[in-house]
This record gives sequence, structure tokens and C-alpha cells, in this order.
Amino acid sequence: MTETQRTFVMVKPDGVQRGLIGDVIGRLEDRGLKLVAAKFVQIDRDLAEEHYGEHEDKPFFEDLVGFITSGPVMAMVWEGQDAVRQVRKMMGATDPAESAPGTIRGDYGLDLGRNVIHGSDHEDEGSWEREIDLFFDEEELVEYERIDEEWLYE
Ligand code: DAT
Ligand code: MG
Repeated sequence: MTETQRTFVMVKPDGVQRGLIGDVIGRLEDRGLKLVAAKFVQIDRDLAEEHYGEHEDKPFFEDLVGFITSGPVMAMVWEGQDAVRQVRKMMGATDPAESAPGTIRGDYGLDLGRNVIHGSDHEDEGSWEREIDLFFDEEELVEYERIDEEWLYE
């Protein structure tokens, strides 16, 4: 059986301003993923630079940090079978122009710099733990069972 995982997901400032928090949460809930933590916050520069540390040498780093700190974000942790990869699939490609219709970015974005959602990288082993730790304390991660869990998993 594929392992149960936790992944860090964030509705970015454009998604918040455009009223897409509910839709994003709804899609993840409908898929069967379980919300285990959520925080509505405005990220400061230090946190943004740390979160996007892997991109610090890229030419777009300054714009990226400026954008992610420009307004509140909805930071969350979601849990489920193969959650990291499955959320990435639901998000779509990094560039919304290349994202398939039906994905979050493919349905709501047009511009690479305004791509609505962040999700931990499934190819970057350990990135999800690092990102969850950056945004949440251990006691903020809630353990409970969804009432439909026995119908979601064989
Ligand atoms: P993802 O958000 O799909 O994990 P990433 O980690 O490669 O993509 O990049 C982080 C964010 O940086 C991405 O959501 C949008 C922005 N970005 C990535 N590549 C870019 C580029 N070539 N020009 C401008 N912004 C870029
Ligand atoms: Mg990434």
C-alpha cells in the first residue's frame, strides 16, 4: 500500500485576493485528503526567503519573495495516501500556461508569477517536512479521523 504522507500547501496572495481559498480547500477535501493544520497569515521576508531558499540564486527570487509577502496566505497541512505527489498533480504545472485544464493552476491562472497555489515538491525528498516545520509547531498538527476514512481507503 502507498504510504500516508503529509504535505505543505499554501494558497498564495493572488489566490486569497481572488477568493479561491474555499475552492482549493474544497477540491482537496473532495479528493479525500484530510486537513491537519491551517493558518491564515501574512509571511514576513525572513520566512519567505527561507521557504524559497532553494531558489535564492535564481533571477526571479526577488519578485517571488516580494509576491509571497505582498498579502495574506492560507498555509495548510494535508494528509493522505501519496499526498505529496497527488497534491502536485492537482495543482498542475508550475506555469499555469502549461497546466492542464482541471488542475488548480490550469483552471485559475495564466501567468507564471501568479500561480495561485504552493505545494511541497514530491521529487525533493524531505521538502514537505522542512516546509511543515517552517510554518507549524508540532502541537498545531491535529490528529483525528475523517468519518469517511474507511470508504476512502481499501
Ligand atoms: P512550484 O511552485 O511548481 O514548486 P518552483 O518551486 O520551481 O515551482 O518555483 C517556485 C515559484 O517560483 C513558482 O511557483 C513560480 C516562481 N517561478 C518558478 N520559475 C520561475 C521563472 N522561470 N520565472 C519566474 N518565476 C518563476
Ligand atoms: Mg517548488
